[in-house]
Amino acid sequence: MTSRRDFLGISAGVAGLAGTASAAPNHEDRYSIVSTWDFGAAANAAAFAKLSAGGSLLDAVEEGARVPEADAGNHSVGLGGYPDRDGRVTLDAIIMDDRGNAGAVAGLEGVVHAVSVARRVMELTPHTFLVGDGATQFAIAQGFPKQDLLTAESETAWREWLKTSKYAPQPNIENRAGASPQGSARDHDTIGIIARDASGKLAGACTTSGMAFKMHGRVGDSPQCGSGLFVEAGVGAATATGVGEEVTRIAGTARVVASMRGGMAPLQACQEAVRHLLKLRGDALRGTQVGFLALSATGIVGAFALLPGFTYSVTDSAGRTHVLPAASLLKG
Ligand code: SD4
Repeated sequence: MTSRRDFLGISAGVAGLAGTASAAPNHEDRYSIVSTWDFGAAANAAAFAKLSAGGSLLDAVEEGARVPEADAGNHSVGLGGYPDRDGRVTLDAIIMDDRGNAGAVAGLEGVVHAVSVARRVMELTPHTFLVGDGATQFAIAQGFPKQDLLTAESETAWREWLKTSKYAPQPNIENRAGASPQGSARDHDTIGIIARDASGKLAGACTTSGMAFKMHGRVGDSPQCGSGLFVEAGVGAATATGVGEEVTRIAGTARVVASMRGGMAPLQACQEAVRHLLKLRGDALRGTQVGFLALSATGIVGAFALLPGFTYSVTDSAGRTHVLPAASLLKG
C-alpha cells in the first residue's frame, strides 16, 4: 500500500513511457502545434496539413480535434466515447482564438464533431456556451448529421461497468501492467490542441466525451473556458487533461496562462498549477491524474502532470512531430 509519504513523494525525473517517447524536448525548440497524448500526433498532422493548405489557426485546431472525434477506438472522445452511467454518450468541446473569441458545447448527444458545433456557437450565436438539449438542437438546426455514438465495444464496457456501478476514474490506463499495446493511448483521454503561426498568433480546441460512466449532466473541465483551455494573445495557451473536477477547482488553464503572463516559462507555469492543486487537495488526489500542456506565443512548449504517464505531441514549423513524456510531480 502506498504510504502518504510515498504518495507525496516527488518524482525523480521525467516519467518514462516505453515505446512512445523520443528524447526529452530541447526547451529552446519552437513548436507550431502541440496536443495532449500520443494520439495527438495524428491530430497534429491533420492540423499541420490544414495550415499548410492555407487554413487559419482555428481551421487547424478544429481539423486536428476532429481526428480523435471520428476514431471509434478512442473511448474518451467523440464516436465510441464511453457513455455516462445511463448509457448515453455526451460530448463536451471548446474552441478559442487568442482574442477572447470562444465557443463551447456540453452534453451534446448524437453529433460526433462537437468541436465543429462549438465553432458554430462561437461564430454564429451571441453566446459562448450551449449545453444539453439546446446544444443538440442547435447542432441539428445547423445541419450536423445525427448518429448513434455508442459503439458495440463501448456498450459492452458500460454493461460490464453496470455490474458494480462503481465510479472510479483510472489514470493512464494504457500504462498499467497488462494493458494491451493496441490499447496504448486509445483507452482514454481528452484531446487538447493548440496551434501557433509564425507571428505568434494562437488558437486552441479541446474535445472529450468526459469521464467514463459519469452522472448524466456532468460537465468536466474540457469545455470550460479557463479550465480545459485558455488562449491569450501575446502570452500563450494551455490545455488540460485528466479528472476535470480537479482542473475546474483551480481554473487550471487560466492559472497556467496567468503564470505565463507573469513571466513564467510554460513548463514552470504547468508545474505551478499542479503543485498548487496538490497543496490544495492533498490526499484527496490519490490515484487522480491531471496534466497541463502549454505553448507560449513564442513557440516554447511545457507540460507537467501529477502522475507519470502523461504524454504530449509536438510538431515544429517543418511538420516534424515527436511524442514526448511529461514529467510528473508524484512517482505514481
Ligand atoms: C473530463 N478532462 O471530462 C476530461 C476528460 C478526461 O479522461 O481527460 N478524461 O474530466
